[in-house]
Amino acid sequence: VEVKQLHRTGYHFQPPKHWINDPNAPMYFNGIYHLFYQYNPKGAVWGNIVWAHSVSKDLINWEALPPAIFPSKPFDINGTWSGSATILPGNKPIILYTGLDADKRQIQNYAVPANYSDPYLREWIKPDDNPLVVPSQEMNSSQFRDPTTAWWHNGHWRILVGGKRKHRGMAWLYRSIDFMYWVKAKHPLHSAPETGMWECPDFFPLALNGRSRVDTSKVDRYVPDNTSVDGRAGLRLDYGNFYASKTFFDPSKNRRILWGWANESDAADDDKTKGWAGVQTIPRVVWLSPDAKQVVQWPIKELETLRGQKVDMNNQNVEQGQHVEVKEITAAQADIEVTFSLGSLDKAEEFDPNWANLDAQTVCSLRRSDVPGGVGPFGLLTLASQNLDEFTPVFFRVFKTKENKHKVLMCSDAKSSSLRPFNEKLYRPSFAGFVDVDLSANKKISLRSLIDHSVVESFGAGGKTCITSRVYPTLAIKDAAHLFVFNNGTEPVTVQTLTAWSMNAPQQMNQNLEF
Ligand code: DQQ
Repeated sequence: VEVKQLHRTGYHFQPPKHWINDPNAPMYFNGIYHLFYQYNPKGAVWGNIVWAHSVSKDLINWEALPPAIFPSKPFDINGTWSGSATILPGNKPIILYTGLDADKRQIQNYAVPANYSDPYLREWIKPDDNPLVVPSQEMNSSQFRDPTTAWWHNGHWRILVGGKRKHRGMAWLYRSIDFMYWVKAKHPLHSAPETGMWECPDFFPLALNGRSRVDTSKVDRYVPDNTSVDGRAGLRLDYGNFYASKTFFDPSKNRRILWGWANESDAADDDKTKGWAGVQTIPRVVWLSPDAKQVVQWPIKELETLRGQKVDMNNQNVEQGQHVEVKEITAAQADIEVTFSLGSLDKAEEFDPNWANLDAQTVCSLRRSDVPGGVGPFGLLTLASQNLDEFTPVFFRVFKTKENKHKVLMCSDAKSSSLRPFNEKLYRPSFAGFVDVDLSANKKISLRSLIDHSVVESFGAGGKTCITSRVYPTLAIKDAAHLFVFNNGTEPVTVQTLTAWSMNAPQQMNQNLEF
């Protein structure tokens, strides 16, 4: 295949061609980070899935290795699907993954390194006493997959396996003393009605105070919390093209890191033409907000090593209808941090009581960046063409509720991202989430966006609300892409500080490996 470079990313994780999906078994072992991921070695659509394998010393520069796990045994002959790594005592990594057997039953297998002293753990062995866990009689064997990292608690190892019973999505819980013989707990760890099959569950502890992350084995007990900021459906890690995410504990920096898959928003035929599909998001550190009500995320510090040419914009006033260009950086491949300061919140629009049951995305589709407001919309116009025929706005809009409370909406709106005709199969959603900030105190809100040709990953209010969009501009490409700050609210907004960097490309070694 000829690989179309047009919308390929510059600093996100991407193999040279073909389809990728879920990040699998991320781990740190003896100074090396490992990332496995679901990969089709034969094409740009899902299928023929193997576990591709890459290693890195810094989570930024990667070296590609041959696939670590691929169908070869009766217990995985029809598929090697998602799974996780656990580091067993004695510093021994082990992988649990879902195999599809000869009957296409989803079963849970293990794999171990062939040679623990190979620093890259290139070769993995799938012993013949597999599988470890099979679906029980009452389970649907086509909806039983994606084992988690195991945690040690009360003399037992525990894992979750995703599943579904009738209309309930669930996280089945298993325990084992020796990691080989597993017993299903009577009750799933958690389940919820009408949520579909729970793919790629993840279960991890976060420290209650401070940013220090703890290892999974420190967990005590699990009580689901339904008081989270985002209501009944619970909190979300990301409101956009972000799926099958997985965390791992990095003992070298005492932090928990989250990887996610950013799928394409174009059609399968487009992917075939491009010769590739899917990218991994920039790894994010996750921790708990001080009020313990939500998970906060921030791109790993190491990303900053890719920052090149830098520009600042400070104390820039932006009046209603104005947009101000951030010049002299590569706007199609950039990292931007900005803090907006608001004079007053008095002009905030009323939050229509009829919207009470709508999700943020629907509200954003009703109040897009070109709909003037009171306080906001203000923010960034990313991947913008010179005359704004194309742009992906990432912005805030402040509402006032009947109870006189402020409600902050954050949007990353793909509607205007591409001039490709609307009858083409291109998903252009107005992704959005509410931001749990109290603006009344200092009337400031921050935004960081990682822009990379066809992906915009944004972090509102220091990482409280995160949104990833996949977009396919036709004009705003490469050097013809621009970046602006804008305000479309009657209340003037000040860009208190803004720093933008051109981003360099990391080293991707052995990317020409033919699998
Ligand atoms: N992708 C894998 C499954 C998982 C799904 C197959 C989630 O194991 O449930 O490629 O994207």
